[in-house]
Amino acid sequence: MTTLTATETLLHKGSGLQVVVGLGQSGLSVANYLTKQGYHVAVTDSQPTPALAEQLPAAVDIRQFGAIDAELLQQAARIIISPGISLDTDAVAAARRANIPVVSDIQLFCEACTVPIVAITGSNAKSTVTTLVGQMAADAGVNVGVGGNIGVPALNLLANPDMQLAVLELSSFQLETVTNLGAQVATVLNMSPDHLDRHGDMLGYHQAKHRIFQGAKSVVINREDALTRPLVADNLPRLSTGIHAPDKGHYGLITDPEGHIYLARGTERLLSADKLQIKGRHNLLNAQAALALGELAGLPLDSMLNTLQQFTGLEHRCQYVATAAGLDYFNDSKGTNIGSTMAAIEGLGAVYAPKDGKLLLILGGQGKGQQFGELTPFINKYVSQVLFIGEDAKQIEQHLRATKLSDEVALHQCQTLESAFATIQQVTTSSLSQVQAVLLSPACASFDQFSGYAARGEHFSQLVSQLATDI
Ligand code: UMA
Ligand code: ADP
Repeated sequence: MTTLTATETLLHKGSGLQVVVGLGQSGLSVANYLTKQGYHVAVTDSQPTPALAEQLPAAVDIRQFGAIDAELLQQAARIIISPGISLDTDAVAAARRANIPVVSDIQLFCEACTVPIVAITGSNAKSTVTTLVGQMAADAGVNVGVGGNIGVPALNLLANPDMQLAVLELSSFQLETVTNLGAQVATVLNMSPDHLDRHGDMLGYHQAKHRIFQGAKSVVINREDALTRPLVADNLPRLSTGIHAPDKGHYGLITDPEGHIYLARGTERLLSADKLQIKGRHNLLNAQAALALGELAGLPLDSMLNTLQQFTGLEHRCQYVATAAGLDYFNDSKGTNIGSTMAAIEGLGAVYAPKDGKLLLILGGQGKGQQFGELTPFINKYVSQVLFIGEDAKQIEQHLRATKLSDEVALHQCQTLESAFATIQQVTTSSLSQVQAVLLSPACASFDQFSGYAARGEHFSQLVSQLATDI
């Protein structure tokens, strides 16, 4: 974006060793960015041969692989840590005790970025809302860069010299080392337990997420979720979203006497909910969040409403796969915490309940320290069979059994998705089965059995298509 002068390059070279910790997507983007700026850059990673090492620029002359090199970190003028690496890692914690600054790629990005930033975090819906705002901006003719946790390292966006707006999805891991982000508009979409194994407790997780508001020029909050409000009282422009009729200028839902639901801004009905292709109450909140963020970023309302009607949603998020043997199969592999799984059970459960149908729910994987008993009221209402898979399957069953789980809900330990599919055949063939839909919404990370949520969702869809061809 900005061209460096020879003096600046010299200054950077003389400003000490920049140590990149972790050579994944973000680490590589940092190494590329800092070497271009003339900094002296070193990289370290726990893996003996990180896959991306071949792509490092030649100027990175110190490469310590096989363990995070504690001595190297002690020589750093600044450490740039990858989001997947905890600040409590021994070598990193020792460097922090020695007062060596530790920042993330997002810190470098916000210091260099000269265009307005829309900054989006939350326990769920980040990718959906980030994609929507990015699409709204593009459809309105804005040259927009979309990146961050969504998969494109933020620093890579700076390669576009014509960028007018940056839309960033930010995780708690990325935010815990960011100071004064200075977003044009920032939001915490919702808060429910996640990543507690990394942040210790809900307070630590909340504190990390709320760093997104530092230096923000305006904010969007969720009226239904007090934990999304900035703690510091301020006079910043603020828009809110919610499921009830909104106050003047804010976003919400208006239900007419016939029961039709509309997205609304104050008393103005903007769009009938039927016109959206993404379904469920949670998606009505997501649509409002995108509109409110877009408004505060200066996007035109009519164009945003057009984009909303075209948006078909993202893969692996409550995605219909197929119908086999009379059962509808839904892939919600991106449901990796209890908040997202609650939304999926509630959203789909409400579709099948009027037809006296129940859901069969597949839960499990890596539990991340969550209390799965919080799912029980949702399961009691809409689910008749729960199948457990993955590393924390037994613990999740114990959590559910320790709560007021209805006797009408049957629980099955299955370990793998394959075995879950065999169980589905057994438990749904009885004429007494109320199951009308199968929902994979694991409320857990997938890394015990898969390379990520996408691989888990694809495997599920393959098993469904196998089923469909076997019939
Ligand atoms: N590593 C170590 N030591 C460790 C752990 C990891 O050396 O103790 C190394 C690994 O060997 C690997 C590198 O660190 O070489 C991986 O770094 P990383 O895990 O930070 O992953 P990146 O490839 O840099 O991807 C990160 C985000 N990953 C995580 O936060 C875990 C990506 O989000 C993001 O898209 C990308 O930066 C670009 O910004 C993914 C994610 O899972 C999708 N995010 C979590 C989520 O959404 O729940 C937060
Ligand atoms: P993130 O990027 O925060 O993980 P995604 O848009 O990828 O968010 O959605 C993740 C999961 O959360 C999916 O299972 C999706 O169905 C669910 N979800 C989407 N919007 C919401 C919401 N507003 N509240 C709760 N869950 C949601």
